[in-house]
Amino acid sequence: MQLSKSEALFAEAQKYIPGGVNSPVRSFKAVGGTPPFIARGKGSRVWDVDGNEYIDYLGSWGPLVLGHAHPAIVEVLKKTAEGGTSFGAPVEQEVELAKMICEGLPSVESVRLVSSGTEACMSAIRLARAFTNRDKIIKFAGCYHGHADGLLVKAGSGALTHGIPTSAGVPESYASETLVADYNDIESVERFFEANPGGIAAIIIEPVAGNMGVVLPREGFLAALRKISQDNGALLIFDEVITGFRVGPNGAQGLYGIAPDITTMGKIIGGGLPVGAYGGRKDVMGMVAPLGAMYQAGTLSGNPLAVSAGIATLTELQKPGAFERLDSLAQRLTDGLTKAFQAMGIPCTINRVGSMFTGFFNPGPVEGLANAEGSDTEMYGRYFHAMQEQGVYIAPSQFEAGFVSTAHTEADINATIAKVEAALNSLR
Ligand code: KE4
Repeated sequence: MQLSKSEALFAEAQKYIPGGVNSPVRSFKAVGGTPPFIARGKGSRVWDVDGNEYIDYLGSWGPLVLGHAHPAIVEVLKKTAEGGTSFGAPVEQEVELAKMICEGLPSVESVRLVSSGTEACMSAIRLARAFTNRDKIIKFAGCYHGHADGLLVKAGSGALTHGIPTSAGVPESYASETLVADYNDIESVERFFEANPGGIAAIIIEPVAGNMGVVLPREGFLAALRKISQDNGALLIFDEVITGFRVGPNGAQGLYGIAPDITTMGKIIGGGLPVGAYGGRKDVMGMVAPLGAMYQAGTLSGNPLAVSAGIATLTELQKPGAFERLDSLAQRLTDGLTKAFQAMGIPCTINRVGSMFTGFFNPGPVEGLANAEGSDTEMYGRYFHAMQEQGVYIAPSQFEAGFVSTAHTEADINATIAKVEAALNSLR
């Protein structure tokens, strides 16, 4: 793998940008080496500035459910841009996207668009505190809800990868309002409610965790969270920034049949452009300015480009068979991965829901952060580079999710499985 142009660009980038990247996980700090600078993408493929081609399973960390440069998205962006890019005023497309979200996610009766998942989660927490007039929130170790101060406590994703799950700069007074429970451990939640009667505004959870690697909710866990929050007058927030329109047409809440009070979204609903959203019960959303006393605003919220790309993405996903295709391709891939690792005698646990998955270098089970952190991250780093050499682009961290898109083909999957076998052989 020749990366000379990426190496030169990375050196130049580090002169002007902290770590040479605009988001830490891209720095390859967890796996070492130089991050390839991507020149372009098309369908299931990306090419770096040195001309190396990769089958892409990162999908920009989730938004690219249709693959790169999907014709419907390129077309609508060109057409929208010709009419202007932002007005700071309502546009028709905002209404259409909001309607599609409300029709797609059963519990969302009203939704506010913002420009990132961080903004969505930060706003949802503020809203829950405004609605309940309480301060504490419960999150789960290993879950990541963006980089708002109070949520950077035992956080997952890059915070975990870079060993700063509780970030510098977060005042103790903020962190103390965040109670950290263990995923799939309802007793750890019950203890917090017993210790803080009438003090907990909300529970926020990734209904399928993606930021400690993919971790599934145990049977009954989400229902138990729904009950304990209801019984204690707290709100239940599903962070569906990854799972929304990823694990099914009605998100994780549709898949598991649980109606949260607030849902946060991002990624897919913007089709690769900056977007986020939070929505839920009408009475709760009635607190949001200009209707109510909870303030939240954004210059580019509901931006016509992002919203148009989101509408185009959700429209494609509504076509018959889209989710079945995502699921069957991902199933085929993970079956092949399992066989390849077993044949090599390498302990591996693969967690998958629909088209999001993680292969842990771990005998398993992986049902929470403590399990996930027991993975062989050194081995993962070697595997990552062997896969890069094979022309397969996966997450540069054990603690992330991989994604299949509707642009992936059976041939891509078969080729990937052969490349996995070659990569594992090279690690002998
Ligand atoms: P953004 O602010 O990055 O748009 O969204 C924050 C966020 C919120 N909730 C969940 C469940 C998320 O996964 C994320 C962001 N995901 C990470 C990757 N796991 C983004 C990648 C990055 O930080 O560069």
